[in-house]
Parts: sequence; structure tokens; C-alpha cells
Amino acid sequence: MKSSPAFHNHHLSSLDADHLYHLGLHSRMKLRKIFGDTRFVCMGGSPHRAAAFAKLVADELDIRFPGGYIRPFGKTERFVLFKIGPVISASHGMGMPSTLILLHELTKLLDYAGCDDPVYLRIGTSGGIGVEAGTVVVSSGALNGELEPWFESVELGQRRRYRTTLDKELTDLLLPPTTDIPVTSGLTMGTDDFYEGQGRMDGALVPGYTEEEKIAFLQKAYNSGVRNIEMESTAIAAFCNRAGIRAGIVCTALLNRLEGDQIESTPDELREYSGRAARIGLRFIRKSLGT
Ligand code: R2B
Ligand code: URA
Repeated sequence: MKSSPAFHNHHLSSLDADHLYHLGLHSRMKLRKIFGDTRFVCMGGSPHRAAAFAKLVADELDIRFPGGYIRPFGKTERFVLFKIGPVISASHGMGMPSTLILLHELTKLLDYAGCDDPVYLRIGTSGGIGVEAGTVVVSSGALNGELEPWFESVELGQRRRYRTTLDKELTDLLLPPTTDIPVTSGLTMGTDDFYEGQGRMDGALVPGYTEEEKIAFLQKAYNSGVRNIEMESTAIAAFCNRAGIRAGIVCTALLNRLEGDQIESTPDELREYSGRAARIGLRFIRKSLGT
């Protein structure tokens, strides 16, 4: 991570201590000792999956913890944060507001820790468009709900737009040449809602669109190159672009939205599906580490 002016916020220099409130950590802690060697920041929605990924990384990289228990750092009320060798595994919750809070605090933490050029990966789940359930989609870029390549944020009463392109080189590295896992690459649509924001018919309220309009929009998205829909990609891409951080997004599709709205997979299938994105992320980490 380069301390470029775009990334390093000079306003922080005047703080005696920076309280990373939602992580339960602060800048006066010995962050360099704990986090200084971080090279990969892996994020997923659920705390449970972040813990499972931490365990997978520890097993694969042969890193031992006393009693086999990997203890999270800081407080766990909002997010969980594990550190396993050069890898952070953290939960970002659901949606962009939650994810942005994690991104700001984690990125400041890594800055205070003196980390050099870490890669951020979102390893998660999504709804597929024209792809079968269980397919892993490596995002080639992120689009908003209007199928446009930017993230919008209202700041001091003004709407601002930030680009949501993703690093092509990293995307290519994430895509395995051959694999037992079904993987594809495509654009990801990031929305602010799971139900109407993703054109579902099965929310609590009668939607203001028809099933035919839904399919027409999903088909239009497909024709524009979109292969999955989730709720964090545009915020992550925009944040990392501004910060000069390389970011990748790897999400398993839990269903094909051209065929329905309900997620009907069994808990075992869901575990297997989310494990696939984790294995693609881990494969990239191992390759980067040369192990
Ligand atoms: C994928 O799954 C969650 C919604 O179920 C959301 O966080 C996302 O992006
Ligand atoms: N996550 C989403 O955001 N949408 C889906 O359809 C499935 C998982």
C-alpha cells in the first residue's frame, strides 16, 4: 500500500489516537507487530464464514494456533477480524454502508501498521444471471443498479461518483486456468437491497414491476456482461480505486436469477457453494506466496 496523498489522509496526523471504533482497536496499539506483515485482506459477509476461512487458511498454510483456536482481534460486536500469517479474514456484514465502515477502519489500521501493498479480496455469495447455482464468478468490474460503472455517495448534500473498475491483472490471476470448480468471469451488479433492489418478486411488498419486466431487466444486464448480483461490489471497487489498493471480488452464485428468486439450496449445498469461492481465493493466495 503506497502512502500516496489519495490514500493517506493527512487529517489523521492531528489525532492523538485514532479510535477504530467498530473494530475496537486504536492507532496507539502495537499494530505494526500484529498486522505489519499483512499481504491479503479477505472479506466476506458473515462472521461465521470469516472464521471458517481463517481456519482454512491456517490449515492450508500450516499455521498453528494454541489449542487450534484462532482468536479474533478487537471487539466482535460489529465485525470479526482474524489474522493468520499474512492473511486477514474479516466479516463486512451485509451491504455497502457496513462494508465501507470496515474498509475505512481496516485500511487505516493497515496504514498505521506500515503494511506494504496488500491485496483486498471479497470472497462471498451472490445471485447469478445466466449462470448455474454453484458457479463462482470472478468480477471483471462492478456496475450499480442502473448498470453504470460507478458508486454514488452523498457527501455534505452533494452526490459524488467514483469509478468502479477492478484491476484486470488481478482478475486474471484470480481465474484458475483449469479447475474442478465451475468458474466464470463477468461484471457484477452491486445493489442496496436483496429484494426489490435486485428485482425480486418475493419481498414482503408488492413490487412496482412485473415478472416480465424483471426478466427483461435481468436479460439486459446479462447482455451487458453482468453475471451476478450482490450488495458490496461497487463500494469496494470505488474505495479501493481511490486508495490505490488492488481489489478482487470472487462470489459463488447461489441461484440463477433468470430461473427464480428463492434460494432453495440445502445448508450442505450452501456450505459447499461458499467454500468454492474460498478455495479460489486461497488458491490465489498460495500462488502469490509461491507455496
Ligand atoms: C450477498 O449475500 C448477502 C445477501 O444475502 C449480501 O451481503 C451479498 O452481497
Ligand atoms: N446474495 C445476494 O445479494 N443476492 C442473491 O441473490 C444471493 C446472494
